[in-house]
Amino acid sequence: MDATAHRVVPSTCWECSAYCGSLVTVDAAGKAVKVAPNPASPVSRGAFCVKGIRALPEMTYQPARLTHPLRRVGARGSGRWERVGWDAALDEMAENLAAVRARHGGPALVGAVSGAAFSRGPVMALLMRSLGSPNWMINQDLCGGCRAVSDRITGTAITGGEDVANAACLLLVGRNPAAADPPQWMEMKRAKERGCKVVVIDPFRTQAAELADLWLRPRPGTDAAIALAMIRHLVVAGAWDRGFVARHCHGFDALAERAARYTPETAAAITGVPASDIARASELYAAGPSCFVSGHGIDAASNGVQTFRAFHALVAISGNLDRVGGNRRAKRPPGFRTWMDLLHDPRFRLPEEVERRTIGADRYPLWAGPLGWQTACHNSSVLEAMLTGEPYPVRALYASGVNIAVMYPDTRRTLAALRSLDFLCVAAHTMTPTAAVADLVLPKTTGLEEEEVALTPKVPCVTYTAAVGPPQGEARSDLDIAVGLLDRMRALGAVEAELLPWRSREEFNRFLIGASGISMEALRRDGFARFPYELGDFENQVFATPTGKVELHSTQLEKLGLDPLPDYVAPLDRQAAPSVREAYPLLLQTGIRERTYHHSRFREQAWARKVSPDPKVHVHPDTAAAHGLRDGAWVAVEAAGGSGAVRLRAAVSDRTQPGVLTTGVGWWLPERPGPEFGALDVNVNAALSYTGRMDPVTGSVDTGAIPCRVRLVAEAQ
Ligand SMILES: Nc1nc2c(c(=O)[nH]1)N[C@H]1C(S)=C(S)[C@@H](COP(=O)(O)OP(=O)(O)OC[C@H]3O[C@@H](n4cnc5c(=O)[nH]c(N)nc54)[C@H](O)[C@@H]3O)O[C@H]1N2
Ligand SMILES: Nc1nc2c(c(=O)[nH]1)N[C@H]1C(S)=C(S)[C@@H](COP(=O)(O)OP(=O)(O)OC[C@H]3O[C@@H](n4cnc5c(=O)[nH]c(N)nc54)[C@H](O)[C@@H]3O)O[C@H]1N2
Ligand code: SF4
Ligand SMILES: [Mo]
Repeated sequence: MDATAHRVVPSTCWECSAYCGSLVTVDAAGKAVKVAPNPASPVSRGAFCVKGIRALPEMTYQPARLTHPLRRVGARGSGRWERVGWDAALDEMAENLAAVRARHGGPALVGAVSGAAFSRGPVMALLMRSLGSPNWMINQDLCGGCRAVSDRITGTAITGGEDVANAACLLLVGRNPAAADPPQWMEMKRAKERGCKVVVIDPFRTQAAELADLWLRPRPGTDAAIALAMIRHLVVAGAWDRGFVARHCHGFDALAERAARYTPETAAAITGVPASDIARASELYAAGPSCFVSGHGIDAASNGVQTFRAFHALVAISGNLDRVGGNRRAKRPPGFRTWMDLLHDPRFRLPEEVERRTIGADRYPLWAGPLGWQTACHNSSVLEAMLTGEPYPVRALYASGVNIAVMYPDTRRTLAALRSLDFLCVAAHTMTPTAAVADLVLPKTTGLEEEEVALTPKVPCVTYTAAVGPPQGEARSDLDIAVGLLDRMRALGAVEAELLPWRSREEFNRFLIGASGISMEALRRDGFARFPYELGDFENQVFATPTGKVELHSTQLEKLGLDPLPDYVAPLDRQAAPSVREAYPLLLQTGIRERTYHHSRFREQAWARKVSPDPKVHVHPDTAAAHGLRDGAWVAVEAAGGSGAVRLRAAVSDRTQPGVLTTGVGWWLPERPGPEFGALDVNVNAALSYTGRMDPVTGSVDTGAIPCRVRLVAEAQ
């Protein structure tokens, strides 16, 4: 190939939500031959990772890539498919969805995506609404949902707005940036070098814990007690921001009274962290400006919202909200529309009485349905509806960009629910365990083949992902699939309302940019666009809560009969019956991120499997000795309330605490026989329950701090 024919295209990696700026070298045929970091990107400032450099191109150009629609010809899950054209595929999809709709009504159709962090979220939601269904699933109950809902109802609106670069103290809670967010990790190391204090709260010895000035190692699930003790410290020391609290906070006195219960000694007894360390952390944070950096480690838990409420209250009363070196509130160029805006825009809504039927809106109204954060469903209840027909039948699912069978807890139940459907269509890049039980599989474009415009709160910046070349085979974008499907549904008289008005990605992206003054041309040229914003304009940019203030005392929780004040809620293990604790004496933590994988992605890539060949479970040497486990042994792990044992490989070290097993998530083995491809064997979600104790606000189940037990399966070879 003539080297002069190569172009370099500025883009943004979308393999995770770090939004790193990239420079993609493209050959004359439109194939990406190199992906490199873009040092000019204000979001990543030259940071990048192997998933963007290697995994994305390999995923795009691999031989196992799905490049044509496939229709099932054998029994479900038999692995027998025939290739069909897009017309036939979309006809079949439309006919099946229309039949379910005619028989059971619009809400019997459900969509599923990862979340609203990528445009496929709102595209799916608006597609479903157009068909008369308010039901779409996002997996944020398992991800950042507790944080987001706490942030929303408290009114802080700071998710993603960490000003690490200017902080004097970083408070990292349940966050492992070295693996999960390379740009943030680089920023943290820079901060540390210039003398910023780093306080880490994490039961696991992460690289951040090793770098920290102070590492607090709580028992899993107990963090709220530390946050409340830190609030108490501010109150006792008179170190709260009096002006901000007086003008902009609702319920300070009640919060102070609640926090008074949490002396460092009380918190120490709950968490196992020495009282002197809690006091020291409080002092460091109080000195400020301090930036709270939170992660998944305290989310996706049945006490997640209360834990986040405690930390969000801490941020607010300490005066670190929307301040240099603190936590920035969400910023946007005026006129720009975010995906969240689309979900809540009255122009794209179903009548309220229909949206109130969203599955889960009755139990979790601040999560699901018209008043909910993303208006999506409560996933576990959707699976229940598939299996039982309650509260009403759900008979067809269109899943795109989510590997439900691997990533939702209780793999057996998920697979049974999927198999029970009248129709299942999955859009994917490769044949995943979710796609393998579908009736129809559609080939999806990747982040090298589709244009995307996104607002990232991290730096305040609009980022741009380029379609660097034509899609492989016949792969299509979510929007193109939705448009083709809607045309057919319309012809069948099965469209309820025209709520997805864009015909192309270009139209959609231009609608998002709106009248913001940011031009598509500039985005295409640079790969990003910055915009001016103001910090701390509290009089004009009001807090989006019923009182118009930061609600330390939440009027919305009070209205629902829930505790309006942040509190420590004991994790599952401490509430379990003695017999359960006896049978399951250890604690299981899931979801530790690995640099090579993004959840269930890239398991087919040889280089990644070479770096990380097996699902690891970290076991403390004392635990290992007590159970006769040696490093490298295969062990079976069972969780209380779960539906089976899974096999993991023991990594014996003191990175984890005695009595705690720490593992990752997302394992399946594409080389194994389908349709499960090992998802019932090495996938930790096959050991978990999706019907246990749930957060009363988000309906999240615990993905950590779960009582469990372990036994040896095979010695290390
Ligand atoms: N390489 C890679 N990067 C990713 C992903 C990936 O799969 N691979 N996934 C992306 C996604 S979708 C997400 S949501 C993020 C998640 O990334 P992070 O937000 O960093 O979350 P985790 O890596 O799940 O966990 C962070 C830490 O929480 C700790 N933790 C567990 N339980 C507790 C607890 O009870 N209290 C405290 N204080 N800490 C606890 C764990 O020990 C771990 O060190 O990563 C994103 N980045
Ligand atoms: N037990 C336990 N369960 C967990 C977690 C945990 O820590 N513990 N973590 C939870 C978290 S934080 C999350 S975010 C979820 C993740 O759950 P998922 O979102 O399901 O995870 P992935 O494996 O990243 O992505 C699923 C599929 O999306 C496809 N895909 C990738 N990019 C695109 C795209 O651009 N468009 C489309 N249409 N498809 C694409 C991939 O090929 C892949 O097959 O899992 C959750 N589940
Ligand atoms: S951290 Fe890696 S996967 Fe995530 S956006 Fe950056 S390059 Fe992509
Ligand atoms: Mo996530």
